[in-house]
Amino acid sequence: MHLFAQNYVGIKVEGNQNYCVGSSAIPIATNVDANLETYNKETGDNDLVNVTIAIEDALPGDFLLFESTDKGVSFTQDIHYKVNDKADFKAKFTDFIQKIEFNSTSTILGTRHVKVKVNHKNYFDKTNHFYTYVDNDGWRIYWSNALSEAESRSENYGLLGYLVTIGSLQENDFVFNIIEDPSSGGTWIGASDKDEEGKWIWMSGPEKSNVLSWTNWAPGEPNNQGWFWMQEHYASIGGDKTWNDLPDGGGFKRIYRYIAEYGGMPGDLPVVMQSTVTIHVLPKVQPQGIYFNE
Ligand SMILES: [Ca+2]
Ligand SMILES: [Ca+2]
Repeated sequence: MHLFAQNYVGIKVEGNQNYCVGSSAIPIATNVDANLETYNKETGDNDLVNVTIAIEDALPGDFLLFESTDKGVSFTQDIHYKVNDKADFKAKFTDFIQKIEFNSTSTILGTRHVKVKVNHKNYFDKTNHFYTYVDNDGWRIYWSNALSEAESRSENYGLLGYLVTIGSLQENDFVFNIIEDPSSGGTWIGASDKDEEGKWIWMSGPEKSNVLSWTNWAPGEPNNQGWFWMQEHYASIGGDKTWNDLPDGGGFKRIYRYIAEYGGMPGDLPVVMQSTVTIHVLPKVQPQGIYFNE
């Protein structure tokens, strides 16, 4: 039996089994492990986690069962128990996965792959990173304080936090969607041109010191509006998903919040939020004890 080491963040499901045509359902997994929790220490809430299970290369007749109920080739189930620590989550997740079975009425032999994928409110699968929305309890926060505060955070499983870096339209949409009441004002992101006017770089995270590879400035921005100590060198995302440069304190547009991002820093544990198990559909087993002469 293979034992998983606790040296990653996420879930692992193993299985590499034979299923014989015409036989009864078999569990998809032979080993399950999880190193995740849904309890958010910042908010005290249990974050919603759900799991999507899909036969990626299903043939007609293939289907999954959960607690002996036909779920078709793909289904999503919430894992939203009151889970307060990693041990709880591991137990619930293991119990859930062990109740999932593969069955088929197909007679087509070959290999099927079943993907198990965890969807976490703060997790974005395109970057494989976590994101946390931080509201400074209604108090103005300076960009430079958001930068250092984000880097001191570690609520997402010990991954190192940083002020969010945005590299694509998809990441921009994900970040925007976790902002509460986005139309109420701006939210700090990790870009600045404070060292060289007009040269916008990421100031935090794995892309630190890199010139922005993708931007979403609002029309006419960045405009470095303002005067000497109020010059605009710090980026924010606004209520229409576009960016604006503002002074460190936000100027007249007081800013109360930022997004911290986690993942991809040197020394971070790898993030593994999906696993694929294999099922080999084999010919029907001949009754034991009967021998055929050629
Ligand atoms: Ca990023
Ligand atoms: Ca501006």
